[in-house]
Amino acid sequence: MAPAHIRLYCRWKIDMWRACRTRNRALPIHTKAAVAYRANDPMVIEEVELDPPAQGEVLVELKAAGLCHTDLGMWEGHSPIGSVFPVVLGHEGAGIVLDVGPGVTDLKPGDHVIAFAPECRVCGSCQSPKGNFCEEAASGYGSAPSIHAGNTPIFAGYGVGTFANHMVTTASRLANVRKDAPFDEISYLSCGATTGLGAALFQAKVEPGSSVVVFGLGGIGLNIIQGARMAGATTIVGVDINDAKGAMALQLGATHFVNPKIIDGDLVGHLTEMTQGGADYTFEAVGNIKLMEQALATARIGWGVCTVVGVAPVGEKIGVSPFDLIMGRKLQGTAMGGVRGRSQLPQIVDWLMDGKFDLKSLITARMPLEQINEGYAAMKRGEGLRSIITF
Ligand code: PAD
Ligand code: ZN
Repeated sequence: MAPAHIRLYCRWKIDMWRACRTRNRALPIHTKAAVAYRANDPMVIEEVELDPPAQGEVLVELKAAGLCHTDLGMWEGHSPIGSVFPVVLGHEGAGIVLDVGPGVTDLKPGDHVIAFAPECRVCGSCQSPKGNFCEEAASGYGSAPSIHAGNTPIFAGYGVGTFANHMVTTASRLANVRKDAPFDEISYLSCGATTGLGAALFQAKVEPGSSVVVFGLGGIGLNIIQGARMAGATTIVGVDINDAKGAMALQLGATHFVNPKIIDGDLVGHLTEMTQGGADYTFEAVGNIKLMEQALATARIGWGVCTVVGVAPVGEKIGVSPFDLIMGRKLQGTAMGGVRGRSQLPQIVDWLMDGKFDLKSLITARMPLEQINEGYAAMKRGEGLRSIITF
């Protein structure tokens, strides 16, 4: 045993460390964030204060955050999810756990995490094997401001707020993943890539040998193509008005590309012929109600399943002829590709690291937080595929 004075010294050091930790817990965390004060106004980069992690919460140092279209809808004020201001937007992000609040048992400082929709594992939805709609998603977490800039209270978008160097969120919104996976690529698994892959693999459950048509080949649609290829689909048709997206789709596993602007006649008729009577699985990944109707009509009579992934502006409705459904077509939607983040993301990261799908080719820009407004301006111009903020 160590001499008494060394033991006393060690005990004193541990007590000091505990005291500092307790004191620090009570202090807010200063960090740099992009704050959206009003709909459509440029985000302002400034120092903000985060409340320290409370019961069940975790402090994360972000290493990468993706620019997703869904944030744009919230920022522009037409998202069906609703908008609150001022807000730190951003729901795609990956980083390192710095501290955990009381009651967090499955995460510790140093763990690598990906933000995702909640999976509390205790609510009725999480207890059921069906779906991925944790009741926490609707509970309004993040509806009370938890960030401050001076005296101004600020909301954390989607209960996370990844457009900042640090975030405090619930442990239920963090998937603990392997440490050798690159942060920029796994931040894209926070929403976009996983939604696309999951739409094909877990929501539609595409089968080997099937035919698939994907409307819209952006960050989501290209990952539906990859998911369909992984599932063993043999006819995979990508549809987009941008030829460059078509070239990428063919590189990632599409067998055909159709640009609706340059075909003669009716798009649905053309696609039905290409898939010899209609596709087993169709997906809409634009957010355009007209395309959703075309995607349903392209699904094969008898068993074709149309999955809506794109988020249409609030208030818009799709027209569905009941006879289309009577004829055996099925219409469904998906949130986050039907994936439960905490349970399934570790496996999806393993697939990424095993080279089963490609995210490197899809990340077309990396930028510091200071350039976030330019990043979104480029998205509005239709440039690039996925832009990632790196910290
Ligand atoms: P994106 O802008 O990267 O891609 C959209 C693609 O659609 C582009 O390649 C366009 O060229 C193409 N396009 C536009 N108009 C047409 C048209 N008329 N015909 C064919 N192609 C067209 O967006 P994204 O891939 O990031 O997101 C797509 C949608 O998915 C968007 O609505 C987003 O909000 C939604 C989404 N949903 C979930 C979910 O959980 N359901 C998650 C994340 C994003
Ligand atoms: Zn739950």
